[in-house]
Amino acid sequence: EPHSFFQKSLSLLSVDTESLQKEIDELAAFSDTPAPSVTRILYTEKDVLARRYIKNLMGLSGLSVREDAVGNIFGRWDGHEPELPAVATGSHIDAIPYSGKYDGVVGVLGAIEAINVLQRSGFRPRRSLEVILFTSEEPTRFGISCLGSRLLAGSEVLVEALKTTVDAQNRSFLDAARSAEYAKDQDDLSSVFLKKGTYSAFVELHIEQGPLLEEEGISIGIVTAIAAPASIKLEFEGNGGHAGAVLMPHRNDAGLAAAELALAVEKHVLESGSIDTVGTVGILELHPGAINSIPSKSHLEIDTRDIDEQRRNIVIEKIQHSASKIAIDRGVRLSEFKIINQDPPALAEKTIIGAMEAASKELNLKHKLMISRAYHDSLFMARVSPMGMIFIPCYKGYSHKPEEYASSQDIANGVKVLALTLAKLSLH
Ligand code: HGY
Ligand code: MN
Ligand code: MN
Ligand code: MN
Repeated sequence: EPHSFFQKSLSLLSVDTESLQKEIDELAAFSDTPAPSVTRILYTEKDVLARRYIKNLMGLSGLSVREDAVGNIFGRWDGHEPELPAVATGSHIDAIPYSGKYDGVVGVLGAIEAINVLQRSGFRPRRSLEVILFTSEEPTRFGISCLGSRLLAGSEVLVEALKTTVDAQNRSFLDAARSAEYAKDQDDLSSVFLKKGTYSAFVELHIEQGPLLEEEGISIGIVTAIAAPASIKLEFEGNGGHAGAVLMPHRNDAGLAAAELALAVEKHVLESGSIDTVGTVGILELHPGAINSIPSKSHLEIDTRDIDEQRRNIVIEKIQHSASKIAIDRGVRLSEFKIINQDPPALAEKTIIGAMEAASKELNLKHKLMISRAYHDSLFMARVSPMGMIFIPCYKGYSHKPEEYASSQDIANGVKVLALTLAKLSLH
């Protein structure tokens, strides 16, 4: 009888905070940059070592481990009705350059610990429970965010794109995947698509990556929606030339065109009329990149998001218009303008929100409903399964930088809410 489990075991939900912290620190050591920063890029040697570390932990928790063609890793605890759609949880372990050791990791190591907590409490799952390590949530290497979860959600467009995708070293995605023992052959990729009804629920534990929970002294954030992300890349080309000898009227400086566009991005975002519209130029490269050579080429990558999809799309249109106008005004060529992704927002499922609220109440943890301004694998899992997200506070909201930090206590709270939520959904 489900309720008796919850009455009896609430006190038994004990998180092994010590071993969890040790695992977070050990995982952080698989990095291409020195501590306290973490850099762990898809299919690199450090990524492969970290994957092996996680697979080992899954094995120690008695989970049966499988991997798909692009390296999404699944750890499964069979329920006593294993033919039913399972309940899944998980996140990512790839880390953008010079970032922190909690983004994504809390939702993978914390999920494995949530399984351990339930096992220690004597819980028996009805629906099987699966922990998923999503391949490459960050766009760093191939410019594609949530690559693994997009494929799990059935993106045919992405399967096609990956056949020709290369990284900054001109290494193909397939070649890089094969170097990490994945993607044996390229028509393998659509085998990643999840079959309909695979999961009855998907829940992700993640640090907030914003300051609200810490500022308001609240332990648990229950996500109601994930903002709609989009990314654009473009290039301006001019004649370049000698920085001293070419007089100003004869220049068409691709660097200045980039600078003007970056400010136009800010202008179009601010004129949206909502604080929820954001945008930045995260990558701006000048060629040839010599102080005394007028830039003959500039490469820009823009990230713009909003909780309101329509409002965000208007910003994209304005950016495209500004890019063309700047090219004409400055006599440079807009040699590339490509929208890399333009995704809709995702809503969390009411029943999962209810389960997370009930779990927080039973654990006497202050909680609040909130939106996620960062995107997550949950954004794509929401396309193939009812979705929910649990946030824990992080220090000053810092993320994507080495100062990122979440306390053992906050992580343990998140793990307990996740464990109880998974138990409720498994017995549902
Ligand atoms: O950029 C994001 O929102 C995510 O943290 N990768
Ligand atoms: Mn009852
Ligand atoms: Mn991130
Ligand atoms: Mn993340």
